[in-house]
Amino acid sequence: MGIFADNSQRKQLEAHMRDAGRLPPGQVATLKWPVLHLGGVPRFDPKTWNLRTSGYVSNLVRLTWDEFQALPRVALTADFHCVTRWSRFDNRWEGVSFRTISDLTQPLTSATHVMVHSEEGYTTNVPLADLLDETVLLADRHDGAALEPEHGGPLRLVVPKLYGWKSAKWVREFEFLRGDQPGYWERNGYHLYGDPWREQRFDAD
Ligand SMILES: Nc1nc2c(c(=O)[nH]1)N[C@H]1C(S)=C(S)[C@@H](COP(=O)(O)O)O[C@H]1N2
Ligand SMILES: [Mo]
Repeated sequence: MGIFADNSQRKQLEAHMRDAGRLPPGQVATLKWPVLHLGGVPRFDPKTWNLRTSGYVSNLVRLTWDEFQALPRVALTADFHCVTRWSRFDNRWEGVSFRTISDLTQPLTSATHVMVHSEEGYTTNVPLADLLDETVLLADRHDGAALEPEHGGPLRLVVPKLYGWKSAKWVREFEFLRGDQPGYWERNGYHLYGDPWREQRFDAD
């Protein structure tokens, strides 16, 4: 019985979001929070963890966990759209704006894109201008609780305006590039940019 109650709730939410113009084409609403990633969940050691910048920047940044925690904080509510067609609405994220990291590292004017590097080799590329959007943050809290390891804890990137694969979990490094380069999924057939409203799922789209 529970499963039917859940599904009618889900359908109601989906209809509401469609009417509100918040359901991108080809997506379905989920009430749950699916866990989706390649490989294992990395172990977090606050003594050795750091967040770095590299590439075309004026200042190479290297922050310890304590230094990261001392940065100014932001909170925002955003929808999340996975290319495998589920959308999770009204996620409450807390963390540090990407702009704060950008201000610290001062990208050179020649930097146009960023390769985001996570633990265990996952990468994804995003234009710098899109990362500087005020909706982009490095999140360590979700819906009022510390971000769970399986969802990218201690720290993940959140890029609400692009498909979920751009929201790299266990983020460790931002590499500033001159020109675009494909990250992991982008090399494996996913779209270089990934706008859910234009259904940019795969490269040929
Ligand atoms: N490091 C890393 N980050 C990742 C992925 C991954 O495989 N590895 N998968 C991406 C994909 S495809 C999605 S939809 C979201 C899923 O986030 P969630 O598991 O918290 O729902 O994480 C993204 N970030
Ligand atoms: Mo995804």
